[in-house]
Amino acid sequence: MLRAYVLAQSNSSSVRLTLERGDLTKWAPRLVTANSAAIANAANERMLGGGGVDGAIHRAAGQALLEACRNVPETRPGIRCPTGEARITSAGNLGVANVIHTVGPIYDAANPSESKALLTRAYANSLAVAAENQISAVAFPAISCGVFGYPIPDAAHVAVEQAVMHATSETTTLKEIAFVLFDNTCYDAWVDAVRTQNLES
Ligand code: AR6
Repeated sequence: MLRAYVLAQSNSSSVRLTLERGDLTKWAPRLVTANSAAIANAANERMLGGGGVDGAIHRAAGQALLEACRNVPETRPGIRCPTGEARITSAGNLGVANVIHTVGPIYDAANPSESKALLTRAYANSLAVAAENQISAVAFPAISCGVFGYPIPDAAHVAVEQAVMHATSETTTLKEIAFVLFDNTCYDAWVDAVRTQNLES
């Protein structure tokens, strides 16, 4: 199940958005070589691994990723990546060059606008870090949609909106933005979110 869409870009080249079901740790870019590609990790603020997709990425990447994470400076004791921010490391044994670690919000039903602002920042900062590092393709999981409990349709909307916004900015170096969704619920929500953006497939 792969769906591909064209995102318009202001400097006349285009960025491809893909939606696919699968395991992010096995993802490879289709338009560019893997040595200019990254995957995004739904990490936690400590950035030393965890459960869910974070655990899967660390298992697949091996000890080298953990070492790279340990070398990321702490912004305060124990915290390497505050919620909403993003950090880049090498990728150990993964088939891509880099991992962009970001931390989405733990969904707060009492304050959904704050949660939305933080999820927006997590995607926007991950895409900005990709561009700053001349990355050509990046693949995302459904950030905050697992143990962090973000409502999936709302998260899909934020994710697709940020991909479109970044793709239409002057600063992008990306040719390909992928979402690799682990289950049908997320996949279907992302398909719906793309529909609302009226993208050309
Ligand atoms: N490939 C793609 N997506 C996956 C994979 C995979 N291999 N495995 C799980 N998912 P979660 P969060 C999906 O819980 O909600 C960690 O412990 C999963 O089905 O991984 O941002 C961190 O250390 C769900 O749709 O991330 C943090 O403490 C999505 O990835 C915390 O979880 C995100 O689920 C972050 O929570």
